[in-house]
Amino acid sequence: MKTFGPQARGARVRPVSATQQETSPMSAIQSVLVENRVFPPSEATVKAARISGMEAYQALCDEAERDFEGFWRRLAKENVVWSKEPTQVLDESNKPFYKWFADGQLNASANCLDKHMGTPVENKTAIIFEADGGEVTKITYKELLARVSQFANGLKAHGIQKGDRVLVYMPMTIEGIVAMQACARIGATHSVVFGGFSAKAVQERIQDGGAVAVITANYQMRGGKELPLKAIVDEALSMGGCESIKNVFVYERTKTACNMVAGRDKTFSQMLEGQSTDCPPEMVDAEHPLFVLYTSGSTGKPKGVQHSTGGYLLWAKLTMDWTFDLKPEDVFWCTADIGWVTGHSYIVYGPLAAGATEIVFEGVPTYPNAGRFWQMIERHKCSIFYTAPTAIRSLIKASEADEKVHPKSSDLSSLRILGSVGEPINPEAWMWYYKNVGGERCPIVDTFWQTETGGHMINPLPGATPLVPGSCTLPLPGILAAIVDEAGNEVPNGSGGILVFKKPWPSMIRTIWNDPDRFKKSYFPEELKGYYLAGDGAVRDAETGYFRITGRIDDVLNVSGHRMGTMEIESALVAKTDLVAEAAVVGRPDDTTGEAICAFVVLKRPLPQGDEAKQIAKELRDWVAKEIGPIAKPKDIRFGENLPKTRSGKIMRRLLRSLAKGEQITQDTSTLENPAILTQLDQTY
Ligand code: 6R9
Repeated sequence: MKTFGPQARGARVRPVSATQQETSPMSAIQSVLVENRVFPPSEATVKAARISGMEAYQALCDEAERDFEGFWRRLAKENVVWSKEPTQVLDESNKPFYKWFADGQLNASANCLDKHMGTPVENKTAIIFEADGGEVTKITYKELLARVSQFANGLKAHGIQKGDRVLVYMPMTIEGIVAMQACARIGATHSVVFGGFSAKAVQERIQDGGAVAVITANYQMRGGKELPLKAIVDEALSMGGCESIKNVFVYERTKTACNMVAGRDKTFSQMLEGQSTDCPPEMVDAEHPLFVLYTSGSTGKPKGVQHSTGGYLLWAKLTMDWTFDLKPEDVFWCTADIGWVTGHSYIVYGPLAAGATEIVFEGVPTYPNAGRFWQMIERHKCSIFYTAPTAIRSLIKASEADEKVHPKSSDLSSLRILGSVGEPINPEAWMWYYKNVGGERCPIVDTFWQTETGGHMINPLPGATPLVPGSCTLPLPGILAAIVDEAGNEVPNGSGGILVFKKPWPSMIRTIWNDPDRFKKSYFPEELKGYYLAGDGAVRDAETGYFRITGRIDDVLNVSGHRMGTMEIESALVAKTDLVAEAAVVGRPDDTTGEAICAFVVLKRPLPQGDEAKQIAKELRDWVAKEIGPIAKPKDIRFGENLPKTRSGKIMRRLLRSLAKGEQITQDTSTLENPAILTQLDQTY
């Protein structure tokens, strides 16, 4: 019998080799629930690992259980450089507005850069940047510090100071990282908006955050195409409500000119002219907001998730060491965008705080061909590769269609550890990743976490945890995950329920910017005994106690690992007031993107058919792309003269979900006013 840590006492696994897989006759969903292939780490991996074997994992869990504050105090001391070391650890006096290390002071940028000066890391490559077109630029830690410092001086020279908010709308470039680090250096709070979001989304985030400046680029390069960024910022600023913006700084990513507003806009070179490359970091309190990052919730507008400096940085650094077992010689690559939390924690802060060499990629996985990831792993000798299931699934398809882009066409022997993030990874994709990319040699760390958690929460440790495809396994030491029912009572292993975290952790969300009430209601609902509500459903394996995430339990969709609220998309659709009377949005399973957006729309005009319906569907998709961003475009659009509603007028969303999936309708439809609409809503455009 093998013990798997405090959350899994009495756990037992049945190791089998990759070749002994069972083919389950059951459906894919059921196969996730009965998955029983187990892949323990090799002896050599265990031996070389920082957290070596389950006993070492267990020892850390025990330490946290025995002395929760002492555990975090020790880690904060060992992993963060403080200008003033904290004497306090966790302050619970104003629950759920927890504070961590509150009397400590530090600077996040100094923890990523200055800390390494005078050590062997100083002249180590910090970033290997590969542009969309393939050009490679490398920059050392020392050079990066000079760039960040100069940029920080440029910001200060424009009156930007500690406590200000700065909106960053940048492509994946070294400059994007420099901009974020420079904000951190002067104590300004950055708010990064993903480059795929629309002008309206930019405007809303400027207004909500009260940003004083925007850092952007003239264009971004993606898949060989030059896409505007500055023009979108101009449009956002012209919408009103953005009077707080005094400066717009523009990185000239390409040679194509863009509109520049005199007195407001400056290119990077104008802004940096004459600025020194030396800028002492501004020390801030541990609780000082390092950043605000907007994410979708189940209702209303996106929420500005506010993170701290001290606790956040501790966890970003520590999880690099724990989850990825980072070694000095590693070449780390996280394929996320800096516009998402994964890019914040595992591109901009974690790897630099841990002194890693990291790859930063501007482009897309399919350009110039779908072998780009594998070719880049070979080219840069990547040893830790961290990507999303949706990318894996689309690359599986591509490599089945074309041998030349199959991972076996590249030398992937440099790889040591693989990671997955953003959505549940189905066992089929897991096995393909394990065999074809990892050569049955590299552990896969399936990391469950959220924008709100700041860093990893539930995932295997590569040199300890036996892996089970499709399971994120066990919580990290110090993280108290549990599955409860609607009254907050823990359910037995084997039964599904609501995923919660019973105790606070250092990198947790501090509040929702401008909306503390929403913070309380969204994450600490009264019925859940003060536990943090993740918003996901989960089930623990009856034998091992391993966690499997079963998906969101609220109205949040996960499309290609991007979080979107169904309400957000509905609001965007009904904002097209000349055309749309009513809209309901649901998700349906999709082989590649995980979930797909399906919109049911009632028009202010007779029911369209054929080409006309196609034309209107296109118009609506373009509209949503403008309102939110192209990632929110509904894949399916269906028209009806009405939506199915209960007698009390509530939209029957369960019925819509069945329709979207193409399932036979088993629900009671006798209350439907007009059953003919079910036939109308069957047609997808
Ligand atoms: C980091 C990130 C968070 C939501 C989360 C859950 C889903 C993320 C997952 C996963 C299963 C994993 N999710 N990682 N589900 N297994 N390994 O993705 O943050 O964009 O805020 O999304 O993504 O549903 O609640 P974010």
